[in-house]
Amino acid sequence: MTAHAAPGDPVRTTCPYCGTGCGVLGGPAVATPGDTDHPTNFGRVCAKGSALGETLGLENRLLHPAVDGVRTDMARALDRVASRFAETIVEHGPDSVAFYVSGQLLTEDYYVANKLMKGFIGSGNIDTNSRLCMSSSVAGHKRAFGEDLVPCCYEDLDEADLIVLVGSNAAWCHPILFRRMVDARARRGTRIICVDPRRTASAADADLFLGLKPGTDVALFNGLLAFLARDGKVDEGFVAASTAGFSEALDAAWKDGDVASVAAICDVALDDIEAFYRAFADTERVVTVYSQGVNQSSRGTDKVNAIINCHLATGRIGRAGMGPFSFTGQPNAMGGREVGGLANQLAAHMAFENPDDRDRVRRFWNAPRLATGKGLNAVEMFEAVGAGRIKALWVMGTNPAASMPDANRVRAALRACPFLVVSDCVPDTDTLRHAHVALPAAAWGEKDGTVTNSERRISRQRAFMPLPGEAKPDWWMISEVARRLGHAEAFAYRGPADIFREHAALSAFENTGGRVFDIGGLADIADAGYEALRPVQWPVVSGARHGTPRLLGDGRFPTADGRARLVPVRQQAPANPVSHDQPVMLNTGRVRDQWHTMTRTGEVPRLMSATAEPVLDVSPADAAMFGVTEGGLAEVRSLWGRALGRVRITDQQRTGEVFLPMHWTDAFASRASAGRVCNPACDPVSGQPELKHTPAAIAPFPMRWEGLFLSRHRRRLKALGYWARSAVAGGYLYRLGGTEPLDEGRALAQELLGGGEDSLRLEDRQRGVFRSARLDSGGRLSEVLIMGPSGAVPDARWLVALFAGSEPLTEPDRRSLLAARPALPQAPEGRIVCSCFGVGEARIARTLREEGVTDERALGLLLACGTNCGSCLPELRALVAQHGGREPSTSALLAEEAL
Ligand SMILES: Nc1nc2c(c(=O)[nH]1)N[C@H]1C(S)=C(S)[C@@H](COP(=O)(O)OP(=O)(O)OC[C@H]3O[C@@H](n4cnc5c(=O)[nH]c(N)nc54)[C@H](O)[C@@H]3O)O[C@H]1N2
Ligand SMILES: Nc1nc2c(c(=O)[nH]1)N[C@H]1C(S)=C(S)[C@@H](COP(=O)(O)OP(=O)(O)OC[C@H]3O[C@@H](n4cnc5c(=O)[nH]c(N)nc54)[C@H](O)[C@@H]3O)O[C@H]1N2
Ligand code: SF4
Ligand SMILES: [Mo]
Repeated sequence: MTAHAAPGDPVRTTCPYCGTGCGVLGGPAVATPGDTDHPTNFGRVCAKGSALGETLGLENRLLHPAVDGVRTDMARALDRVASRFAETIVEHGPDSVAFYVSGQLLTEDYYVANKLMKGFIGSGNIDTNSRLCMSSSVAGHKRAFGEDLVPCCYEDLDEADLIVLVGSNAAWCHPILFRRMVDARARRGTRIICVDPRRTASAADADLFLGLKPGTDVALFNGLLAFLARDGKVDEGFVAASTAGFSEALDAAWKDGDVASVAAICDVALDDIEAFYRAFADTERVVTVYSQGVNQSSRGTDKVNAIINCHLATGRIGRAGMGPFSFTGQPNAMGGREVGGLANQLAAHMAFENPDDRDRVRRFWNAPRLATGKGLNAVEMFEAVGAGRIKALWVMGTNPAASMPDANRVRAALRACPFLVVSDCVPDTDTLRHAHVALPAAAWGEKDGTVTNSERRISRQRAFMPLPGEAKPDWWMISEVARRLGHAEAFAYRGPADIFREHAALSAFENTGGRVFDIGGLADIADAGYEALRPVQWPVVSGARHGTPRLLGDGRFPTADGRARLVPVRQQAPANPVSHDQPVMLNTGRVRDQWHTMTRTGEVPRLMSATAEPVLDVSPADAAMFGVTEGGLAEVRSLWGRALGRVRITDQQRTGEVFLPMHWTDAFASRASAGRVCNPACDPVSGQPELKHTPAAIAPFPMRWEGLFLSRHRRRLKALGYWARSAVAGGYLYRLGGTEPLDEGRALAQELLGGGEDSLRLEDRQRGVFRSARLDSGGRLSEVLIMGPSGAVPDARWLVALFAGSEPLTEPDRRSLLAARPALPQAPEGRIVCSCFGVGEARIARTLREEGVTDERALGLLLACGTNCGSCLPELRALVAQHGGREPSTSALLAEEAL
């Protein structure tokens, strides 16, 4: 294990969030943790990365194992896991057990989990949350290239003249890569085109935005292929020498019609489609970036191939500044793909379908009963759990009760599962609530190993803190269970370096060039070399120490005949269409400052400031049609389930479509989990669920009262119609609401406050507003509750500021609390845009109007917004475009001068 660094002595490691894979400096004392030496980010980090130091506390950690809800020690917990798995396998066979793992795991954890299930238990039943994330890209790559290969590297973003973002909100989800694109625009005039049904922050900053109808990307790219052919842009030499299937793909593309019919199918102005096609046709250096708007679809694999077809037809692949570029989501989705974390892959890019591969892996592992075929994918796996076919399940590093589609059924399956093991870092997740055995996993900063980012770059995550409580790395817990199952020899790892060497050796084992994934050059790396490993892009073939930035530039592909495949694809609608009863299409995805189920980012006040509640985005026309109002609550209902969201009316949303973030779980709000509403339709090739398109209905949620509750401690609130928790300075803010009359709500409130004396209490009978506050012995606020009819409860911001103060409450503060409004009138801040400095939209708009600022840099000098992590720069640019442009004031001129 790594020697722990002395305080103040930062350790080079990798950010645990997105697949950008930024290098960061680890250590609680580090304020700006970007690693200037890391070739991905050169010292930059986004809002989430820059708040990493605020997520290292132990208050919200699972520190000890528990069996049936009772704390026990690690040895006993692992004994229980091993004995129940062994009994189940003996009684019902190896396919009656399963692992559901995660792209949050390190490659070493992942490798060991895969080896145990496929090699030693002898079942293919290990799948990963990357099924929900990258599997359509994997399947599309395999169909086109013969192997799951990402040809591009990040320099291609620096060197492109055109970047097309398809179903990618990179400004929020891969912020550091988006900044590289914007920098390229400043440097070389790169144009950015954004294809997304929503006018996202990425769209606002793009040169052209195609706000297409969801699910019509195949038609759009088929139209492009036909246009390229008509326009004489096909690279005939490349197509003849290096590809197959061109004419079939083009025939299929023609069938989706000419540009006019594509415009009609996609519901985009003809001029805009033509402008996009023209730009693509006339630009040699074009990178097409795609992400979940492509993958999370019942036609995800076809969408991927429709995009790749255009790059193959023009020969724009594997050369500087061009290629199809799948942005991976999770920190280690790519590492998982290398080791075989998906149920249909074997290991090291070897395939179940190939008997030679099976034989090779069996011999390499000396595996007694290698699985003979693929196992169940995520959706099938939870169906099998629900149907009782899988009787023992181990979930590691993921929260399927929240993140799977049709999550109500997944929850029912978890409840019914005879034996559920969950390894996690935090004590309360929607999945953990059902676990028979809870295992405390080492978290970021404590674990040690490698991750691979979107450009195939392997970077080290290094430990810089000791393991807390009884927490252990995942690889260790899996190996201990393997030992107890009788496989001590095959799992006798001393540390992650041992595992990494074995993984590297397997990638090179009898690999005579058939598998591009080959890191044989790292197979003999010494412990010290592993410790010091610099970020490197695979392949790293035997004998080499350097990596490979770009792939597939030589016109040869790892298929049997060495040619890439253009795949004929046709436009088809999403699996479940809207209908009379389900008239809107529910789209789900991410917000800028939250990470997935919020287990880390939800605990950081400034990351909770921009979006403090599950916000449901609705177009103005839909709001009018369905009677929902700005700031009110609405319920989204589908055939699969329901959820609540706080309505935001926005013209970023097309009419007939609403958007709900994926992040909120039962741990953060009463009923806001998007997964419960999403349909379980999957792509037929990849098995990836269609998380972006679920037909649904929306209706106002009739709240009779609202409330704000501030507490120093996290509280479990169940009985309320609505609650949502956000971390604030010094504690937690709960926004409350109920459908019962206020009087009944008040009884609930008493429950919340418990017995004891209130320090301040007032009931305003006329307005019906009730407030109560408690002070601690030092005269500081310890709890506050304000309740009243909808609309009568004050803005939370003022209350949160009162609560944050470490001073005893002053007399004016007391009076303002009793009056339920700030002592002095405050200029509105508006929705927070810059979370680093807490700068809101209203203040920015005011400054733009009054100071006549003309660009985001001057704005930054006046208000500091955008000057730390820069994640909000796209939104600042959009606000400048919207409100700015008047004669600059003196202060703005001085600010400009200072630049
Ligand atoms: N802030 C933040 N960043 C993250 C994450 C996070 O949780 N928070 N998670 C990481 C992970 S694991 C992932 S997978 C990535 C995801 O990164 P992205 O894929 O960029 O993010 P999403 O918000 O899921 O979806 C992207 C866009 O797809 C659009 N879309 C929906 N349907 C369609 C369609 O039919 N066609 C097209 N063209 N677009 C469509 C949506 O409107 C949405 O704006 O983000 C990573 N980065
Ligand atoms: N509706 C909807 N649903 C979606 C999506 C969507 O766009 N819309 N996107 C999908 C996508 S792309 C993804 S990637 C998934 C993500 O969904 P999940 O994987 O369910 O979300 P996370 O919050 O990343 O869950 C990680 C869990 O692992 C724990 N953890 C973190 N590190 C470790 C570790 O090292 N070891 C262990 N044992 N535990 C650890 C965390 O505390 C957390 O509880 O959601 C999918 N679900
Ligand atoms: S872009 Fe942000 S979240 Fe993604 S790896 Fe970099 S710092 Fe982390
Ligand atoms: Mo993802």
